Amino acid sequence: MPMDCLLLIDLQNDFMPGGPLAVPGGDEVIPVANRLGSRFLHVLCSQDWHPWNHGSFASQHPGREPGEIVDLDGVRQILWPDHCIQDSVGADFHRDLDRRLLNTVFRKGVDRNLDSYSAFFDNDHRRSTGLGEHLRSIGVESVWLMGLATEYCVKFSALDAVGLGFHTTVIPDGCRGIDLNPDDVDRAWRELRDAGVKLVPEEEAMP
Ligand code: VGL
Ligand code: ZN
Repeated sequence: MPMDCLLLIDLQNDFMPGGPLAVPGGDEVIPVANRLGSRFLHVLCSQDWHPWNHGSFASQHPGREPGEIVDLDGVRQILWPDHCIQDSVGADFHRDLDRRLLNTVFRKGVDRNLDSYSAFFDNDHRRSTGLGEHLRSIGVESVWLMGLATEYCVKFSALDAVGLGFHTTVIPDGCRGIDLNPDDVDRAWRELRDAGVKLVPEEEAMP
């Protein structure tokens, strides 16, 4: 039997309205995650998990502001406000997310000098998080994704999933984006479609 898994991307406090890296409407996807989670036997979560002095933080680059772009160890890096610091409340999952969905968590963005938007690999594909290997080892063939933020962690996770050969579906009803530049989110949806990712509404998201 082909196996499916649901991958919940970065449903953490710092990405919620009021947080330092707020994604507009980010909290609206929590009920979607809870509903979808009950339909899948395998649910995994990614967790952005940075050291306090992570190189993606504008605070680590004197004179720089969030939104500016720097070179971080040879990789183009957008600077962000401090967020999802290891063991902080901000890095924790939203309080209304069903705790039963948190059995398997993959942490990313742990290396100070390398950011990781994708739940599968760091931004330079230098290091795997182990997620792809784990999914293969339990026989998963289809990966369904939702979460935050559409044009960063959701997009890069879905593109890596396709690249690893998984049937990949994103549920836009369960995603919200930042739109740092206008149209970033629309462009992300186009990129995903072009890469062969299926986009389906929540009602049709059935393993
Ligand atoms: C994310 C920016 C920085 C995300 C994580 O989860 O989309 N975005 N770190
Ligand atoms: Zn981050």
